[in-house]
Amino acid sequence: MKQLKHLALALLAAGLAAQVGAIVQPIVPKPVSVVEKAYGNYQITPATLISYDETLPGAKETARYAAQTLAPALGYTLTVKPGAQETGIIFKKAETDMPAEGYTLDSTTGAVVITAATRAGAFYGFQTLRQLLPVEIFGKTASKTTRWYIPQVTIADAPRFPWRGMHMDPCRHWFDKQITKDMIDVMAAHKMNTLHWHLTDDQGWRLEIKKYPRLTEVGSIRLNSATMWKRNEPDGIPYGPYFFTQDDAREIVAYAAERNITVVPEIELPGHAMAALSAYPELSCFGKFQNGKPFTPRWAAGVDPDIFCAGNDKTIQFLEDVFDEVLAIFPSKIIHAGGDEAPKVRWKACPKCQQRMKDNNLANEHQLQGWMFNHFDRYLASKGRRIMGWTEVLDGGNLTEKATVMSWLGLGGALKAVEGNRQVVMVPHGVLYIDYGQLPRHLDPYEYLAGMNSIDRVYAYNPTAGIPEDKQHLIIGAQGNNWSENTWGREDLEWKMWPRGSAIAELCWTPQELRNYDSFIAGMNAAHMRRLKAMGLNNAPLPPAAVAKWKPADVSTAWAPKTWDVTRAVTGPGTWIVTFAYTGGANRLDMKDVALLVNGKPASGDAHEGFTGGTNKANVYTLTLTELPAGAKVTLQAAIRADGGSDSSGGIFIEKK
Ligand code: TNX
Repeated sequence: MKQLKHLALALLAAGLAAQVGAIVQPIVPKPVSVVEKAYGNYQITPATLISYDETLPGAKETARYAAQTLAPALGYTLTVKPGAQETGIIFKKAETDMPAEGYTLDSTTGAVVITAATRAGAFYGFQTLRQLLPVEIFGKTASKTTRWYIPQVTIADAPRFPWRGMHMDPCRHWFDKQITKDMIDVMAAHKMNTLHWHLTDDQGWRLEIKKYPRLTEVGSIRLNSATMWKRNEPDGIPYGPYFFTQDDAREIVAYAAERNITVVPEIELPGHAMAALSAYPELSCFGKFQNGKPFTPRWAAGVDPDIFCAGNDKTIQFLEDVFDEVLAIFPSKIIHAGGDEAPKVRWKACPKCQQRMKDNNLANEHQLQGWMFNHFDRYLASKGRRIMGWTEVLDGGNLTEKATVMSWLGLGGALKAVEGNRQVVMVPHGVLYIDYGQLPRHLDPYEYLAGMNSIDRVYAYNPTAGIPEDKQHLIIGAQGNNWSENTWGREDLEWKMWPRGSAIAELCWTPQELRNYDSFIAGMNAAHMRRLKAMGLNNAPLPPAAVAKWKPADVSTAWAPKTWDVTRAVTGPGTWIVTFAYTGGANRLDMKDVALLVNGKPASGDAHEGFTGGTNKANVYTLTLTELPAGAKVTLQAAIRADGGSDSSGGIFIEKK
């Protein structure tokens, strides 16, 4: 009986599937619940109306955004109508409470109803609707042959974290208004809601401040175009002026707000200040470089010993004035005031800084940084805002409880911050830094700072891991940081950001227990990679599967031979390219004497020594098999060791030349 029932259901399902036409595509980030309903679809046609409850906040704007966003791919603009209709795409005001930024989406053959309590929720309901359509909907030109089906589903959804971010660094390399807006669009499609905009650094001041025009007249131009050690030779080619006028910044803020994205500006203090000090040297401890030369915006990467003087009242006044103008542009509740990588050598030698320490009973220069930071915490609080700082603002032990900490170093900083009941945004550099590597290097044409934050590593990250349970509510989210010393323009920015940004979006949005790397990758392959392409992005590919792997237990500091069965990958005679690619650990892997064995007998060798780690050297081996009998077992052999310690892991990739 039971079997019959199963059979009947299976037959019914098969029959229905044939009629369904549209399948429920993978949605990224994965919603909390998706229930597929009956067969049949809703179909968008030029007659489809977008209507909305006028009581739903921002409904008109969201409905218009929906019509505009769908228009390029549809080839027509849907009509928007106030007052919820019976059919079409309908934005409804929730009758009951909903989680913040939450929504439900319910589609039938006659209507797609998005229900929300807030503008954000309605907006995310629409982003889900967009992903339910064929991937061509993300295209920039009309796809005339596509049938715009939306399957019948019921979706209930809300984010895990309130801070789902991406960071952009237009200081080290310039990313203009259009690039920033395009990034905001892709973030919005991923339900990310925070753009952390790093606007000042040693290498450039990028925001017009009317009271201090030299910040951009002088501070936005480097005397050489190089920023990274690989291009450290001064070339005499100026880089800049590059900056956002206040109107530009307002335009970005408004554009982001329409997409439920808060722009959090960062004004760095007391370090990373060389561009500002070049414009106003009197704000430093000694007014010029130690060698007597005037300051210039830094054209190489790295950390500068010259920072804002904490003992000088003029510096404090200057920063207050800057914040006044910043607050008038950016409505964000949280204002980032930097705090990272501030060497204390100048403060130690500066009479004014030492006097400030005495006057305020400060035991050391870290406490002086804490004092300065707390001053701006009070200043911002007096204007209704809250301060945020990088991990190092905790170093003095005197940081106000009210500061939000952006934790980029190990877990220690986050633990210290939550112990003091501070909120934390997690950005561990060894996982969420987008300027770190992502693919085996032979597949990646771009430059990276170091490391290997491959998409699997990124995806595996859980922002609350290691945080005591009673403090986990203080972790408000996470973000990807796109430091741009090595990112030269739009192309490599997009490559580095996507698809890893898709993984970051999901780890910020989707409840931990619903996340699964294999199904995420299946969804990327089935639909989302094509969406990224349709959006016109120069996104990176997903990493190929490694043929073999090594892990810390396989290596020691002494050279030792190791073998891997590679029969599956080495499928015939010819030239095979073998690449050793580090994926993690503190120590690099050295290798030499690489060979292919056929049925246990050496058949081809390449003895040279190479290594793979944060950087790679000669880690690619060329091995030629003149023949390979059918059914033969092929083994890869290599002598390997870990340099300095055994903590190394990685993958081995084999490709036919
Ligand atoms: C450290 S992360 C920095 C940045 C660099 C970055 C390179 C942080 C708070 N400071 O100034 O760009 O490393 O990854």
